[in-house]
Amino acid sequence: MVVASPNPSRAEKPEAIELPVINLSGERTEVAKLITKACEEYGFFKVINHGVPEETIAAMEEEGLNFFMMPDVEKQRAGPAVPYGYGRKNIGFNGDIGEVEYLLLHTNPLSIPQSSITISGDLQKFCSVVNVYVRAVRGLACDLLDLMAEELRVQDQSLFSKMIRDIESDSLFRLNHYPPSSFHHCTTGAVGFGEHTDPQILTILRSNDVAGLQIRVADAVWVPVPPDPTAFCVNVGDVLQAMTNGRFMSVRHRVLTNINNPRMSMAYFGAPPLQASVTAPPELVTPHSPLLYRPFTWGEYKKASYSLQLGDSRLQLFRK
Ligand code: GA4
Repeated sequence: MVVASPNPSRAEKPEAIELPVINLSGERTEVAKLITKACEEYGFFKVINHGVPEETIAAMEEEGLNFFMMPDVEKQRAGPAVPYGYGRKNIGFNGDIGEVEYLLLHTNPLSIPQSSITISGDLQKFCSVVNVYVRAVRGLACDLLDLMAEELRVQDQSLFSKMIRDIESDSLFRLNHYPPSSFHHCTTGAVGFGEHTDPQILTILRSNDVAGLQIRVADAVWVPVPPDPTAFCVNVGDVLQAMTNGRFMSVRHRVLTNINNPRMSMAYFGAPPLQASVTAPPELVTPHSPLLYRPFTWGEYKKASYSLQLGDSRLQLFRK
């Protein structure tokens, strides 16, 4: 819930948002209802009792931190981030910049730059930790997508999940490290990752205990989402907005750097195969809610995304 500030001078600085917290060990139909409601109202929610083992998360966090702690020259060996690898400050291909360094990997098959032999000291261990983590969060994403399809009464209940289960799924895994902004002589947080929506189907995000994520609420205010190391934060991507014929919202978000502490986040972006066709199933198209977006392939959408800037509205281009 957004708590409106009674003090107008603080109007620009709304209190933090409490995203819906969904306990996945609850009763299935109830859980499916809550998830669907959260996707319609917020586009974001948190999950607890998610079944991803703590040791899988801890191992991935440790590998991530070790990677970012390596000397620059070693990290640079895993770069450039085009198409996959280590990147710093540059985001995408059109001049977007943020106070962030990152490792961007394809998950099918796992693409670790060959040149990065020194990743975290032991490339094989790094790969195996990433593989175990990605398999676990992909499983979580599929479970959530099946619950959504069930509640939306979509006939093919694996319609969404089968896209990211596909061996040719174009899913990505990203480790982000946001150095503290005091480092850059700022008094407020700098923009770590500028505002955008995620283009894919579903994002499963995990961060350390350092704040920075903000979401755009009611297309008007930026609201901080406090970090929660007990949960995964899940958000709807553009493709799921299109496939639910606009019922679910792919919401703008951004990350500001923290003044004192480094933030590290790990994001799994579940995506369809490049040639997969993206359109809403007939069950979600009615005379009252006619088809909102023309059918497109994920490849087409991805190409459009990369030809635009981070903050541009991509889905608009596909409106009917
Ligand atoms: C946002 C979500 C993911 O981090 C990402 C980003 C990608 C990139 O960093 O290369 C994009 C951005 C993201 C959206 C629009 C395009 C593509 C940068 C950019 C300007 C990996 C993704 O898939 O889309």
